[in-house]
Amino acid sequence: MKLLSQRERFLDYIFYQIYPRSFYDSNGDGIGDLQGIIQKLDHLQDLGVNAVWLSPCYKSPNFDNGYDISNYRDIMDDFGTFADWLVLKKELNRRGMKLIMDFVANHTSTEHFWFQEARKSRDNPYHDYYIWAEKPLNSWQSTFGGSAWEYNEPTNEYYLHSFAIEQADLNWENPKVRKEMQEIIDFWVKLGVDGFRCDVLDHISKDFDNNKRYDGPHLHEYIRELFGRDGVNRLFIVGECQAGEESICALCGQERKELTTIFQFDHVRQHSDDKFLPFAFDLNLLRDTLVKWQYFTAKNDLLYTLFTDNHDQPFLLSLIQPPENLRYECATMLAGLVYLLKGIPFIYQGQEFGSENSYFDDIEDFNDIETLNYYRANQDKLAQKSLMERVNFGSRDNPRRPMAWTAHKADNFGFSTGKPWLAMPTNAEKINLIRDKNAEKSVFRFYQKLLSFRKESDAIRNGEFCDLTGNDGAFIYTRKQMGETVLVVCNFEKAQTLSLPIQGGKLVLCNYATREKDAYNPTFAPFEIAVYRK
Ligand code: TEU
Ligand code: CA
Repeated sequence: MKLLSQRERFLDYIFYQIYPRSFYDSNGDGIGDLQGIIQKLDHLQDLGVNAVWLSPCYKSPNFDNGYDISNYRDIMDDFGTFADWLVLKKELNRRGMKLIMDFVANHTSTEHFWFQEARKSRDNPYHDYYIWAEKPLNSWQSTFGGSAWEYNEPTNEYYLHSFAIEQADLNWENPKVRKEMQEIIDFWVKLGVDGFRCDVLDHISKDFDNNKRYDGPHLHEYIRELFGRDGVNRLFIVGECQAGEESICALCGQERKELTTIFQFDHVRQHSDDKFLPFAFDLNLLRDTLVKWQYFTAKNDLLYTLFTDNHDQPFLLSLIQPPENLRYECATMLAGLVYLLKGIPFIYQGQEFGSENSYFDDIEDFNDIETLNYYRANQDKLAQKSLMERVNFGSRDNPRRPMAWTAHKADNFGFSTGKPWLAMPTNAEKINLIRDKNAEKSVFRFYQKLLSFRKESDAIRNGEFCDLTGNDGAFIYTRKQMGETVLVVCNFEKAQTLSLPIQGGKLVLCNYATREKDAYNPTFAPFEIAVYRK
């Protein structure tokens, strides 16, 4: 049997991102938990994924829903116990599924022991675990609004928080901090995790002299120190970084012993500086950006991540806003378009059955700190209706609404027997897993076919990408490996005639039943995808 290289092994991974708070509640307290994940692993197996990215499940006061960690080595009370985590890990192993944990390196919760000590006095041994100044060093703003510097009375100084006030930035220039973070990585590696998703990893090195909040002069040194070590550098390490062409090579080059790959957001973040400002998503721009990165990562022998959604983005399907009668077609065309490219797929909970954004009139139905801060900052500037339109459009609560497993409103659509921690999606009666699976046109069943095709096609996993798009409103590409050629034809919103650049392939996947009877019809319907292999 051919021994797969580490990279070929990584290209076999198909990840499912779980936001534990909203996945499934097993004990009726209205909050998703680890036992709930265990009870739903058959769903993941049924879908065809073989790896899980678990958003933070560590002890946290939840100002930023777990991305504010108060103990990196124990499980958040809401989610259950450490014993539950061990059972989850065992159950994943039994299914041959990999597990990567979310590693939040840039900041801790202000309730972390280190910060509780650090804030007491300037000569406390933990004081230099964080970034302090007599007065704000600069005009940096928190990503969640307001100054990034917060006053601390006991030491009469300010500390830096790139995100929430309750998320204090760690001082990575302090070797003790770097040692602590290495020990946290080693703790989870010893428990058998297969890798990490590293939260805002590029922020761990800052450059105050040049006013740079991330990508500072020591970034690569810190990353190599953390992940270049034996026993760690064989793991799957994906960094969340705002990296351009140059820094991606420096971060992910095979010889660099830094990261396996990164999450790059160019293709999905078409919004202006104000992410809450509604805009029309441009599928041609999505295509052009993906084409650019397919060629760039191929040329530089880099691994790429394939995703449309996560816990921070409104659902892409809702940004595209297909007509109601074309929801299935748009969701499936989008899935085929993205997940047949070269890279490692990441599927976010709910997208596998066409989940979409919600609409609430009352700000009380929102929880996300970024959303609530935006609401408060604009309450006196914008009319309530227009402000709520923006909040609904851009809120991170959209993908965080508890998952709708069934069509029964009475039991919170199968998420919990208790009151859900966050209001269920407003469209849950119409968009839920059971209803989709029983529908004649099922997004879930399309994902099943798509992932199973991906697994059996060497051209899709490892093959060369070539863009053959001849006109806007479509995306046509091939994937080639040895004697196998796969042609992917995606049409966007307008029906049109597309000339197939390759004839004679066998139709292996499509989202219009009519295509099965007339495989080579050059007229493509709205949001139609057809995949051929020869
Ligand atoms: O997100 C960092 C990040 O880039 C996002 O804050 C993004 O800028 C914002 O969500 C867009 O609206 C990571 C985590 O994914 C996010 O959930 C955390 O809130 C954040 O870091 C702080 O840990
Ligand atoms: Ca629970």
